[in-house]
Amino acid sequence: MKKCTRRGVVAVCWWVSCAAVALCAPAHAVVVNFDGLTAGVQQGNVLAGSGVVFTTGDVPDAVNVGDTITLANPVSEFEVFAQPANAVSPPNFATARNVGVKDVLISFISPVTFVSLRTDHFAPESADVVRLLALAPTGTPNQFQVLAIAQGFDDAVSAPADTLSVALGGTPFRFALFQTTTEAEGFDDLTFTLAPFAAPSLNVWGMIVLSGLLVWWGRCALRGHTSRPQWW
Ligand SMILES: [Ca+2]
Ligand SMILES: [Ca+2]
Ligand SMILES: [Ca+2]
Repeated sequence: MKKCTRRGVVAVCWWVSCAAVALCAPAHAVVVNFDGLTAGVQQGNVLAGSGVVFTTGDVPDAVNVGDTITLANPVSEFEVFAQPANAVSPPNFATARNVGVKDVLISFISPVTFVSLRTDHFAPESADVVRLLALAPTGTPNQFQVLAIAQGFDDAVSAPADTLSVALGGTPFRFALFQTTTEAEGFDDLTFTLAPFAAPSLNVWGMIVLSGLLVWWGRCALRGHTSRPQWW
Protein backbone atom coordinates (compact mmCIF):
# COMPACT_ATOMS: atom_id res chain seq x y z
CA MET A 1 0.00 0.00 0.00
CA LYS A 2 2.86 2.37 0.85
CA LYS A 3 4.36 1.97 -2.63
CA CYS A 4 0.99 2.57 -4.19
CA THR A 5 0.40 5.60 -1.91
CA ARG A 6 3.75 7.14 -2.84
CA ARG A 7 3.10 6.65 -6.52
CA GLY A 8 -0.42 7.93 -6.02
CA VAL A 9 0.73 11.17 -4.43
CA VAL A 10 3.19 11.74 -7.29
CA ALA A 11 0.50 10.92 -9.86
CA VAL A 12 -2.07 13.27 -8.34
CA CYS A 13 0.50 16.11 -8.10
CA TRP A 14 1.39 15.52 -11.75
CA TRP A 15 -2.31 15.48 -12.70
CA VAL A 16 -3.02 18.75 -10.91
CA SER A 17 0.13 20.39 -12.37
CA CYS A 18 -0.89 19.44 -15.91
CA ALA A 19 -4.37 20.83 -15.29
CA ALA A 20 -2.89 24.07 -13.96
CA VAL A 21 -0.67 24.49 -17.02
CA ALA A 22 -3.58 23.78 -19.39
CA LEU A 23 -6.08 26.02 -17.62
CA CYS A 24 -3.76 28.95 -16.96
CA ALA A 25 -1.92 28.99 -20.31
CA PRO A 26 -0.60 32.48 -21.12
CA ALA A 27 -2.36 34.65 -23.70
CA HIS A 28 -0.98 34.61 -27.21
CA ALA A 29 -1.58 36.64 -30.38
CA VAL A 30 -2.94 35.36 -33.69
CA VAL A 31 -2.37 37.13 -37.03
CA VAL A 32 -4.72 36.45 -39.96
CA ASN A 33 -3.23 37.71 -43.24
CA PHE A 34 -5.74 36.20 -45.74
CA ASP A 35 -2.83 35.16 -47.97
CA GLY A 36 -3.70 31.46 -48.04
CA LEU A 37 -7.14 32.05 -49.56
CA THR A 38 -8.27 32.16 -53.18
CA ALA A 39 -9.41 35.59 -54.36
CA GLY A 40 -13.17 36.05 -54.48
CA VAL A 41 -16.15 35.53 -52.22
CA GLN A 42 -15.41 33.37 -49.18
CA GLN A 43 -17.65 31.71 -46.66
CA GLY A 44 -17.58 33.57 -43.37
CA ASN A 45 -16.29 30.56 -41.50
CA VAL A 46 -13.42 29.71 -43.87
CA LEU A 47 -10.93 30.88 -41.22
CA ALA A 48 -12.75 29.38 -38.25
CA GLY A 49 -9.72 27.17 -37.77
CA SER A 50 -7.75 30.34 -37.05
CA GLY A 51 -10.38 31.35 -34.48
CA VAL A 52 -12.40 33.92 -36.39
CA VAL A 53 -15.64 34.13 -38.42
CA PHE A 54 -16.75 37.02 -40.67
CA THR A 55 -20.23 38.34 -41.44
CA THR A 56 -20.98 41.17 -43.90
CA GLY A 57 -23.76 43.60 -42.97
CA ASP A 58 -24.68 47.20 -42.27
CA VAL A 59 -24.54 49.24 -39.08
CA PRO A 60 -25.34 52.97 -38.80
CA ASP A 61 -22.45 55.26 -39.81
CA ALA A 62 -22.79 57.35 -36.63
CA VAL A 63 -21.79 55.31 -33.58
CA ASN A 64 -20.77 56.15 -30.01
CA VAL A 65 -19.53 54.06 -27.11
CA GLY A 66 -22.58 52.75 -25.25
CA ASP A 67 -24.84 52.72 -28.32
CA THR A 68 -26.89 49.65 -29.14
CA ILE A 69 -26.52 48.81 -32.82
CA THR A 70 -27.99 46.15 -35.09
CA LEU A 71 -26.16 44.44 -37.93
CA ALA A 72 -28.71 44.69 -40.74
CA ASN A 73 -28.72 42.48 -43.84
CA PRO A 74 -26.21 39.97 -42.40
CA VAL A 75 -24.57 37.62 -44.89
CA SER A 76 -22.16 34.91 -43.76
CA GLU A 77 -19.59 35.82 -46.40
CA PHE A 78 -16.74 38.22 -47.03
CA GLU A 79 -14.42 38.81 -49.96
CA VAL A 80 -10.72 38.37 -50.62
CA PHE A 81 -8.78 40.53 -53.09
CA ALA A 82 -5.42 39.49 -54.56
CA GLN A 83 -3.80 42.86 -55.15
CA PRO A 84 -0.20 42.70 -53.94
CA ALA A 85 0.37 46.43 -54.43
CA ASN A 86 -2.59 47.30 -52.19
CA ALA A 87 -2.28 44.60 -49.55
CA VAL A 88 -0.46 45.20 -46.28
CA SER A 89 0.91 41.66 -46.47
CA PRO A 90 0.90 40.64 -50.15
CA PRO A 91 -0.84 39.27 -52.03
CA ASN A 92 -4.27 39.33 -50.34
CA PHE A 93 -6.46 41.53 -48.21
CA ALA A 94 -10.13 41.23 -47.16
CA THR A 95 -13.26 43.32 -47.66
CA ALA A 96 -16.96 43.11 -47.04
CA ARG A 97 -18.97 40.93 -49.43
CA ASN A 98 -19.57 42.99 -52.60
CA VAL A 99 -17.30 45.68 -51.10
CA GLY A 100 -19.26 48.98 -51.16
CA VAL A 101 -19.65 50.57 -47.75
CA LYS A 102 -20.76 47.39 -46.05
CA ASP A 103 -19.36 46.55 -42.63
CA VAL A 104 -17.72 43.33 -41.46
CA LEU A 105 -18.63 41.72 -38.15
CA ILE A 106 -15.66 39.81 -36.75
CA SER A 107 -16.70 37.01 -34.37
CA PHE A 108 -14.02 35.27 -32.36
CA ILE A 109 -14.38 31.61 -31.43
CA SER A 110 -12.71 32.29 -28.08
CA PRO A 111 -12.68 35.55 -26.10
CA VAL A 112 -9.97 38.07 -26.96
CA THR A 113 -8.47 41.01 -25.09
CA PHE A 114 -7.04 42.93 -28.08
CA VAL A 115 -7.92 43.31 -31.76
CA SER A 116 -6.15 45.28 -34.48
CA LEU A 117 -6.21 45.44 -38.26
CA ARG A 118 -4.56 47.53 -40.95
CA THR A 119 -6.45 49.25 -43.75
CA ASP A 120 -5.50 48.56 -47.36
CA HIS A 121 -2.66 50.47 -49.04
CA PHE A 122 -4.46 51.52 -52.22
CA ALA A 123 -3.08 54.92 -53.24
CA PRO A 124 -3.80 57.63 -53.93
CA GLU A 125 -7.26 57.84 -52.39
CA SER A 126 -9.35 60.40 -50.55
CA ALA A 127 -9.49 60.26 -46.75
CA ASP A 128 -12.65 58.54 -45.54
CA VAL A 129 -13.47 57.59 -41.97
CA VAL A 130 -13.07 53.93 -41.01
CA ARG A 131 -13.55 52.42 -37.56
CA LEU A 132 -12.94 49.29 -35.56
CA LEU A 133 -15.52 48.63 -32.85
CA ALA A 134 -15.40 46.29 -29.87
CA LEU A 135 -18.87 44.87 -29.26
CA ALA A 136 -20.87 42.92 -26.69
CA PRO A 137 -23.93 40.92 -27.75
CA THR A 138 -27.19 42.07 -26.14
CA GLY A 139 -28.88 38.69 -26.43
CA THR A 140 -31.04 39.80 -29.36
CA PRO A 141 -29.75 38.27 -32.61
CA ASN A 142 -27.37 40.59 -34.49
CA GLN A 143 -27.73 43.32 -31.85
CA PHE A 144 -24.69 44.61 -29.97
CA GLN A 145 -23.61 47.25 -27.51
CA VAL A 146 -20.59 49.33 -28.56
CA LEU A 147 -17.81 48.91 -25.97
CA ALA A 148 -14.94 50.80 -27.65
CA ILE A 149 -14.18 52.60 -30.90
CA ALA A 150 -10.93 53.17 -32.82
CA GLN A 151 -11.21 55.61 -35.72
CA GLY A 152 -8.89 56.53 -38.58
CA PHE A 153 -8.77 57.51 -42.24
CA ASP A 154 -8.55 54.99 -45.04
CA ASP A 155 -5.88 56.77 -47.09
CA ALA A 156 -3.03 55.83 -44.73
CA VAL A 157 -0.41 53.57 -46.28
CA SER A 158 1.90 52.89 -43.36
CA ALA A 159 1.77 52.15 -39.65
CA PRO A 160 0.68 53.44 -37.25
CA ALA A 161 -1.78 55.59 -39.26
CA ASP A 162 -3.12 52.56 -41.16
CA THR A 163 -3.78 50.62 -37.95
CA LEU A 164 -6.96 50.46 -35.88
CA SER A 165 -6.92 48.67 -32.53
CA VAL A 166 -9.32 48.14 -29.64
CA ALA A 167 -8.90 46.71 -26.14
CA LEU A 168 -10.82 46.93 -22.88
CA GLY A 169 -8.01 46.98 -20.36
CA GLY A 170 -7.78 43.20 -20.30
CA THR A 171 -11.52 42.52 -20.17
CA PRO A 172 -12.36 39.78 -22.71
CA PHE A 173 -14.78 40.32 -25.58
CA ARG A 174 -15.87 38.16 -28.50
CA PHE A 175 -17.02 40.54 -31.24
CA ALA A 176 -15.49 43.38 -33.24
CA LEU A 177 -16.62 45.19 -36.38
CA PHE A 178 -14.73 46.88 -39.20
CA GLN A 179 -16.83 49.83 -40.29
CA THR A 180 -16.62 51.81 -43.50
CA THR A 181 -18.61 55.01 -43.83
CA THR A 182 -18.29 56.88 -47.13
CA GLU A 183 -16.10 54.66 -49.30
CA ALA A 184 -15.13 51.02 -49.73
CA GLU A 185 -12.04 49.88 -47.85
CA GLY A 186 -10.16 46.66 -47.32
CA PHE A 187 -8.32 45.33 -44.29
CA ASP A 188 -5.38 43.03 -43.72
CA ASP A 189 -3.25 41.50 -40.96
CA LEU A 190 -6.11 41.08 -38.51
CA THR A 191 -4.38 40.51 -35.17
CA PHE A 192 -6.00 39.37 -31.94
CA THR A 193 -4.84 38.29 -28.53
CA LEU A 194 -6.69 35.36 -27.03
CA ALA A 195 -7.74 35.91 -23.45
CA PRO A 196 -6.04 33.68 -20.91
CA PHE A 197 -8.39 31.18 -19.38
CA ALA A 198 -10.05 32.49 -16.24
CA ALA A 199 -8.62 31.05 -13.05
CA PRO A 200 -10.59 27.89 -12.27
CA SER A 201 -12.94 28.10 -9.31
CA LEU A 202 -12.38 26.07 -6.14
CA ASN A 203 -15.11 23.71 -7.36
CA VAL A 204 -13.17 23.05 -10.58
CA TRP A 205 -9.95 22.47 -8.65
CA GLY A 206 -11.87 20.11 -6.37
CA MET A 207 -13.11 18.13 -9.38
CA ILE A 208 -9.58 17.94 -10.78
CA VAL A 209 -8.11 16.62 -7.51
CA LEU A 210 -11.02 14.21 -7.02
CA SER A 211 -10.68 12.82 -10.56
CA GLY A 212 -6.95 12.31 -9.98
CA LEU A 213 -7.62 10.47 -6.73
CA LEU A 214 -10.27 8.27 -8.36
CA VAL A 215 -7.88 7.32 -11.17
CA TRP A 216 -5.20 6.49 -8.60
CA TRP A 217 -7.60 4.45 -6.46
CA GLY A 218 -8.80 2.56 -9.53
CA ARG A 219 -5.24 1.70 -10.54
CA CYS A 220 -4.43 0.57 -7.00
CA ALA A 221 -7.53 -1.64 -6.98
CA LEU A 222 -6.57 -3.18 -10.33
CA ARG A 223 -3.16 -4.07 -8.90
CA GLY A 224 -4.66 -5.78 -5.87
CA HIS A 225 -4.29 -2.91 -3.38
CA THR A 226 -7.92 -2.97 -2.43
CA SER A 227 -7.70 -0.94 0.77
CA ARG A 228 -8.49 2.75 0.55
CA PRO A 229 -5.80 5.41 0.89
CA GLN A 230 -5.07 5.90 4.60
CA TRP A 231 -6.56 9.36 5.02
CA TRP A 232 -9.92 8.42 3.45
CA1 LIG B 1 -2.43 39.89 -46.61
CA1 LIG C 1 -6.79 52.43 -47.92
CA1 LIG D 1 -10.81 56.59 -49.19
